[in-house]
Amino acid sequence: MKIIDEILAAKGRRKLHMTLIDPASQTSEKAGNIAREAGMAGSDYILIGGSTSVSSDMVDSTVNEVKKASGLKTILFPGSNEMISRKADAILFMSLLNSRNIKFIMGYQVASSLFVKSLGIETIPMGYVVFEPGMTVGKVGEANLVGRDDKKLASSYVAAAELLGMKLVYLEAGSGAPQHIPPETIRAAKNAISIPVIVGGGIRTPEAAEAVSRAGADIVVTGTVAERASSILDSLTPIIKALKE
Ligand code: 1GP
Repeated sequence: MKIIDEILAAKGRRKLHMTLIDPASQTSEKAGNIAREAGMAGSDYILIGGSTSVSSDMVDSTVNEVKKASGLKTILFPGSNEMISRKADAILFMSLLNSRNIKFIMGYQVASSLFVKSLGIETIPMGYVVFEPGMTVGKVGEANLVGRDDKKLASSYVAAAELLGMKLVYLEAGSGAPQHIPPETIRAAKNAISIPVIVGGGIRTPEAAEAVSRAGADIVVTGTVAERASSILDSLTPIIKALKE
C-alpha cells in the first residue's frame, strides 16, 4: 500500500506520528538506534531530511540503517535536490510555499524531477509552510515567516496548496522552536482544507502533542526530542501515547 493511501486511511480515525532524523546530525548507526526506539515507542514512519545539505550516499546509508534497525517505512524530507536516496519508500515532493527564493518553491523540484521519476519512488506532493520563529529552516529557506497567530494567512497558504493539487500540507515552526504553532492557528488552517495536515517544530511534551492533535493535526512530527534524549523510548512513548489517545 502506498504511504499516501495509509495516511488517507488513517485520517479522522487515528493520529500518526513521524520521527524526523537528520542525516547531518549523527552517524547512520546512531540514526538506526533512534529509529528502532522510535518504532518501539509507537512512531509510524521515519522522516529523513534536514536543512544542512548532505550527500545522497549519506542519505542512502541513513535510510539503510533505519530500515534495518526499525523495519519502519522511510520518507524523504529533502532540503535540496541533492538529498535524495533511491532506497527510501517515498519522497515528500515539496514546495516551500512562503520562501522568497524561487529555488525552494520550484528550483530544486525542476532540478530533481527527472531523476525522481527515474527512481520510480512514491512521490507525495506537499505544501510546506514555515511559521515564526522558523529556526534554521526559516533562515536557510529564506521564508517570509507566517505569524504565529496569523490564522488568515495560514489558512490562505494551505488552501492554495490544496487548490494546486498537493496531497499534504506541513505547518512548520522550525526544528528546536521554543514553542509549537498555536492550536488556534492550526485549527484555522485545518478548517480551510480537507487534505491531511502535518504539524512539527517545538513539540517536546505529551501536552504539546495532545494540543496540536486536538487542534487538527493529522500527523505530528518530532525530531529534537529523540535526538537529545538519554532514553528515546522513555521520552517518546508518552508523547506518542498522548497523541494517539
Ligand atoms: C522539523 O518539525 C520538525 O522539521 C521537528 O521539529 O526538532 O522541534 O521536534 P523538532
